[in-house]
Amino acid sequence: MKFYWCEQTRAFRITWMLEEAGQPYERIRVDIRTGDNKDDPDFEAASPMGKVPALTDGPVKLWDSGAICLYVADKYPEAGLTVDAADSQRFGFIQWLMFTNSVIEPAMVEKFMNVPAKQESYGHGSFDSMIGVLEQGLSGKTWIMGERFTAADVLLGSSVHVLEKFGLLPDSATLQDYVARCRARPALQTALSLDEPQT
Ligand SMILES: N[C@@H](CCC(=O)N[C@@H](CS)C(=O)NCC(=O)O)C(=O)O
Repeated sequence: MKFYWCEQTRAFRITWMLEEAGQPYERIRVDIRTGDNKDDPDFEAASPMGKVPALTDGPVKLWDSGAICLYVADKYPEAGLTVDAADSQRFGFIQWLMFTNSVIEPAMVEKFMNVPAKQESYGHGSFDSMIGVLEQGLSGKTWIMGERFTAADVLLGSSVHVLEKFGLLPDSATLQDYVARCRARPALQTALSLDEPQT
């Protein structure tokens, strides 16, 4: 697997995911701030929007962090990060896995840009409803799928990690404990150390 990344970006999620999977991968840095390596033809083919993260694996070319996490989880079922097709919880797992990019991300933009909420018009509802649904989803659980840590927690956990860093995570024991559990994972700690600003 070739992983196109840049420090201090959403590519961080994939570093975490790959470290959880514990499989070899090649990291190729694309500097989205200076444009260095953005014109690498392999990167252009892998990421039509010119964004990181992107991942290639033979003929597979992926450029969305949700899709990449699902791909890695399904490719290495022995890592225990997926919910397999025969399991009745498979689609609940996929729904949560998509929640970061479909709901949390646009809700964060609403918050950062101070856009007035329009619950019924915006696909993400509102920042406050997103927080409420996430809190309810995690309530009484260790991880979003219960006792098992899955790729959906990499997506949700990375979002909650960022929300906390920017002071946007409410004072909720459910969410604060969840982010602490995520940060205690060795794979997340490795990902953080690999995400340091480059000199
Ligand atoms: N939906 C994408 C978003 C990726 C994204 O927005 N990446 C930003 C960095 S955080 C980027 O590469 N920006 C550079 C650019 O658009 O030129 C995902 O989650 O993978």
